[in-house]
Amino acid sequence: MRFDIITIFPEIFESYFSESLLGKAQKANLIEINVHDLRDYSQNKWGDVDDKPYGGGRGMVMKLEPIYRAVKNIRKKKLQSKVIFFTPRGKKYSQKKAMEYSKTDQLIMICGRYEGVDERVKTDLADESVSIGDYVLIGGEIPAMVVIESVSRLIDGVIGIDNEGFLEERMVKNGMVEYPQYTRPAVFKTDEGEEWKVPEVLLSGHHEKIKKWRNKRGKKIK
Ligand code: 6GU
Repeated sequence: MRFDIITIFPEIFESYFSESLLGKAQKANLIEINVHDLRDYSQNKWGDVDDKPYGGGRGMVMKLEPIYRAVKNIRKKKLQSKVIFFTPRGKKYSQKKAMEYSKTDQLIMICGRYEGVDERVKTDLADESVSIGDYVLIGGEIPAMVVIESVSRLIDGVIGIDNEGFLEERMVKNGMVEYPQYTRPAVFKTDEGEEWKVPEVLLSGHHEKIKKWRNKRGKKIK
């Protein structure tokens, strides 16, 4: 699967995508991530990608044409691709959406910046507009990372890359169950003399009971 990000801050992504598990996934050709500098698609030599808003008002608005040209250039006809635009006014992102996206060949992501983007990017150019939650961010770069990470971990081989394809039951794809986990020591003594303990059942060696406890405490994410 291939991800394409359109942004005016391409450097933001470098270390994250090269150093995390996603770096390994790219090396193994499980995913491909391409970051595109929107300024390369500007129509003038100064690399302008914004302009004054129609109707007046303060601030600048990201222009439609460079984004349109970027998408046209990046979209591969042979691939089944989807263009998504990040905005706090978009449809709320979910695990279900991540699963849907993981079945496409190419995800093209448009990262807007805070002052605004020509609305035609949302209404005409993009297939979908996406918000990652009910709060306001400065730009779409972090949402793009959220989408890439949540979609990539659903792609065969990406999660198991560190331990030879070993997939635990709790990591199943459709609705992962996240239960609390512990490791040694069984009792941790704080500097103030408090004892923070691991639940007894996990030390019992009783597999049925452990399974029950995990099911009860686990949270299903759909
Ligand atoms: Cl996708 N963009 C921005 N700017 N803010 C957000 C968001 C997206 N999702 C939640 N807040």
